[in-house]
Amino acid sequence: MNDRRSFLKTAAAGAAALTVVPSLHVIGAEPAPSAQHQLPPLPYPAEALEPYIDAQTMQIHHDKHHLGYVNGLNKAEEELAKARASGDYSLIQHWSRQAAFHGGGHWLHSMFWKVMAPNGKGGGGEPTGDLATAIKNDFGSVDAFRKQFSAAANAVEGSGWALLHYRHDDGRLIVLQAENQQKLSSWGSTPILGIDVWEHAYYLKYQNKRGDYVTAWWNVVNWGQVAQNLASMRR
Ligand code: MN3
Repeated sequence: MNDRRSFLKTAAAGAAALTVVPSLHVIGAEPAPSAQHQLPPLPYPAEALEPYIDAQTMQIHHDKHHLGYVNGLNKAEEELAKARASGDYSLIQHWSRQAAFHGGGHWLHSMFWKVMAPNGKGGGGEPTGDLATAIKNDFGSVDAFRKQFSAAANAVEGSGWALLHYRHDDGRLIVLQAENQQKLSSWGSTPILGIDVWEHAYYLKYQNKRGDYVTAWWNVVNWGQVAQNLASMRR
């Protein structure tokens, strides 16, 4: 496991522009997925979101927790490839669950870093343009949306997320919770904004006061990125 982590770190450092790393497995030896997932870099320095989110929390959250999801997803996909090759599906339930948990974690964190930005430098303020129009149409007002989203975040039981989804069927925006990284989702919609309310996202600075973290977090929401996410859904 340590070898694997150091490999991934080295690969990430040496090939930051690549989105995938070709598998190192020898063809014909062990069946392996064609590509491995990689930890994306933070799009700003770890201290950039202070005072709302502290640097140490960002470092541990990105460098340790998110990396763990990347490694866990790669491991699950390797094990599923082995099962296909051997025909031994005795652990299919375990590895399917691992793929969903770590895959959900990798996807949500990759989005999470991007939908935040330093306050006053892309973070905070109000949504504009088509995004603001969509929020007003589907929630009544931006303020009503904020209240529902914050309430959803504050009420997540245990570890999870509040998520603003784009629903592909009818083009509406909806707010859902997620427990852990993957539970409570509905089908056919994609998150375009989310807040991580696992304790690892806020406990160093806010301790048990999740509501204070949620209130502060609005100061670093990157509405421009959320607008881009919405536009990409509509294409
Ligand atoms: Mn997290």
